Amino acid sequence: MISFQSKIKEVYATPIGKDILDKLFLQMKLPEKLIDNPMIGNMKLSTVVKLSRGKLSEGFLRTFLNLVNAEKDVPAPGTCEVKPAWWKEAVFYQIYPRSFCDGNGDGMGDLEGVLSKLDYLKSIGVDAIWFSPIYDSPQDDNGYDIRDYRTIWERFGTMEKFDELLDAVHARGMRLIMDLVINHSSDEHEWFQKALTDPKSKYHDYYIFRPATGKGSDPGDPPNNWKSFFSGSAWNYYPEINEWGLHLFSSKQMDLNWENPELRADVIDMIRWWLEKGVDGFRMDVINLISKTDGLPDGDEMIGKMMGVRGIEHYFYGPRLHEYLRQIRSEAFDPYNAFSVGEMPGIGMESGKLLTGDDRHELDLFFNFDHLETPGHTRFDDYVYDLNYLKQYYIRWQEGFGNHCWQALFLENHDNPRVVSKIEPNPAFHEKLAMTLLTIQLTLKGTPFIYQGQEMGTANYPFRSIEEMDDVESINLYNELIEKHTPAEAFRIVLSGTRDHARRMIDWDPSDPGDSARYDHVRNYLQKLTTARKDHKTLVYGDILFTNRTRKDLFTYFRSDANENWYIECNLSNHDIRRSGTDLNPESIANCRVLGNYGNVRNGVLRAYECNVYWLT
Ligand code: ISL
Repeated sequence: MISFQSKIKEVYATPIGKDILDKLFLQMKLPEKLIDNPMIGNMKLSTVVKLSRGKLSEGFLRTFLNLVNAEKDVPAPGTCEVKPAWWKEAVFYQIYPRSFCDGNGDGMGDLEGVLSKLDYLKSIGVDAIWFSPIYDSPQDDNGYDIRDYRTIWERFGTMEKFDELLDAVHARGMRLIMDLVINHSSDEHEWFQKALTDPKSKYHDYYIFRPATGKGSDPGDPPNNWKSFFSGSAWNYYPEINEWGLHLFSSKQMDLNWENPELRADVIDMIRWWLEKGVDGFRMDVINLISKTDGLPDGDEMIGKMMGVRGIEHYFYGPRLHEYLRQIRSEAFDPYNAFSVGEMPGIGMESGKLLTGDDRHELDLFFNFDHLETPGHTRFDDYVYDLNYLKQYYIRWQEGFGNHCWQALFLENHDNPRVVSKIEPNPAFHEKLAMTLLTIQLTLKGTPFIYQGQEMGTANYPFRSIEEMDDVESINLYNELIEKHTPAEAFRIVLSGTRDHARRMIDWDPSDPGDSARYDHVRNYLQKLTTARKDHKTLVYGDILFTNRTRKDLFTYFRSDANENWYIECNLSNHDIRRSGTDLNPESIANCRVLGNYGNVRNGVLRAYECNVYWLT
């Protein structure tokens, strides 16, 4: 048991303690090594509180201790052999259906459009497709608010079209995974509607309601101080039943009550229904949020500030999370051999091991987001991302995650701006940069997830006003910001981080010759990368050895096994850098180069964002 009297190094020896301290250190830009300093490691928590002079409250520490002590398990040592699996070898491609490809000419993407692009996806080496939600939905959050889990949204197509698509995917030897949004449903889902019209029905307990405490027509204060991820309180008041309902996301995305066994059984039934159809697995939306602390206590202000949303410590790693995941796994996934990747904001490496270790029977993979912004920044900051941080992040995870676990490698999705724009303000470099990033994604140890448009080096869209934006998160944030900022300032903040950058319709046939050339170059390059990865399992399962670990702007590593040895070198900057004396001399290995984003290798120098992949043996 960790208590106020425990030392920092004892806390760091627990999985949750380590994850939280690592996060704190990262945010404060302090090196992890600090724990090894006896002065720091031997300091008692009670002393830390005293030294903080009121900055760390006792409430903060109590919440922290509860989280640390609630986890009784420790991850198994990761020194075992990696177990092969199709999803470790696969290249995944995420489709955001509304903006991928328009098959019926109504200006919005649809299933017909996807069908027309399957041969293309196959040709660039995609093995598995992840579909963002295509279910019936009022589209308050572009489909992440589901009205009916067993129907396709009419603008995307019909269930017959879906079945045809699934067959067509399988016929090409590819796989399809669906988005599973089960932390919440739309308020237009029939369960929620029944909960409101008949509060005595069993569906009332499918959601998280709390009675209003006010008098007369005044509902009083919401049941706790939690904030929604999309601005404002996390509670809606429903006068018809005089109760508050919880929503961690938009006010139309109502959190489901996972405490209720009947709800769980219904969700599991629905999952099996899709698996029965033949889908190959699921990406599980914010799946780490499904279990909430008993009694829904108030969130700590300081943790709220640090993590970006108040209340999160009461649900990002909730008390019954492991139990629920195991139930889904054993009752739905295992009988169908289904694959799962959990989206898990806030989860660190050690808790990630407990959620995805192959000895744990919970999930196969998870998305961690710590690499998407450099320390001290949030998505809505206007700043230039330093790739040296990405290098250090990957070294840490690739060396620390262990062989029971497997990393999901992604740089973009539908919730983030385009990665080339984040890193490089000058579009002239985007083509080379896009190729280097794909090289990193496809040659590190893990499963690459490519987001639609990434294979063309797509950049952010130059939105001119808030009216051009569509996303509920951006619009809510803008409305919150204009209370304190001028409209121009508010727009500028939203522009930096808006999810709409990634949600613009893909332009399949660019009229601009520059765009068109970039599309071809990046795509052809990706096609060669995926081919190399398929032909050489060393690039999937081989050991990884990083060199030049502390050299700025140079990212180099070997992938090797008993049979093959590969060397990858990337320049992370937009200027020439010199190889150092210890690097492989490309002159001697130039004829081993399998891939690179410049026509030839140059001795001694790597040009802006140059990358090369060498097969040495
Ligand atoms: O909390 C975050 C980062 O720490 C967010 O980026 C969080 O991961 C994200 O908002 C959750 O995203 C998912 O669930 C949302 C939906 O709007 C997103 O599109 C989806 O990817 C609610 O369903």
